[in-house]
Amino acid sequence: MDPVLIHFKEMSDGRGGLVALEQHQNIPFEIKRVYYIYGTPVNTRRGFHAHKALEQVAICVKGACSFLLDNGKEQVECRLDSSTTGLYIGYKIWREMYDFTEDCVLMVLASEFYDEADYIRDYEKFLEEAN
Ligand code: T46
Repeated sequence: MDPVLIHFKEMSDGRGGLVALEQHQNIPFEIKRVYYIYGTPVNTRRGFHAHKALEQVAICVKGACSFLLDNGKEQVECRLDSSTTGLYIGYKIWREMYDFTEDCVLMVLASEFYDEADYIRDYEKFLEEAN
């Protein structure tokens, strides 16, 4: 399994950089929610779940962090360290995030509103659903 990376067009000039994110353009779904994760202690791991239907694009707008993605058959690791690259995470993909830099701000665009019922937090249950 390869990570699905989206490389955003960067508009930069002497005043700095700008990246535009647009649903159904460079983001492959309707954007219903945006959240961001910051101040994560360096040795912390987050995630440990999959989603039943949610699709997301994760972008490290500052600093860096790593993702482990697991489709039930294969795992892949991916380092996010650029504000111009997004990681697409489809549904039924187990994810863990780790190796956060102190300054990391991880922004996530999501295809649905927050719904705890969409989470699969038990790894054995995830394997049953994924396979
Ligand atoms: C994911 C990874 C990349 C809300 O109330 N609304 C929200 O939109 C979100 C995302 C979370 N929450 C609450 C639920 C928990 O009480 O915020 C708390 C922390 O969420 P969670 O433990 O799920 O955070 P992570 O970092 O483990 O996972 C998050 C997303 O939840 C998840 O969808 O794919 O980031």
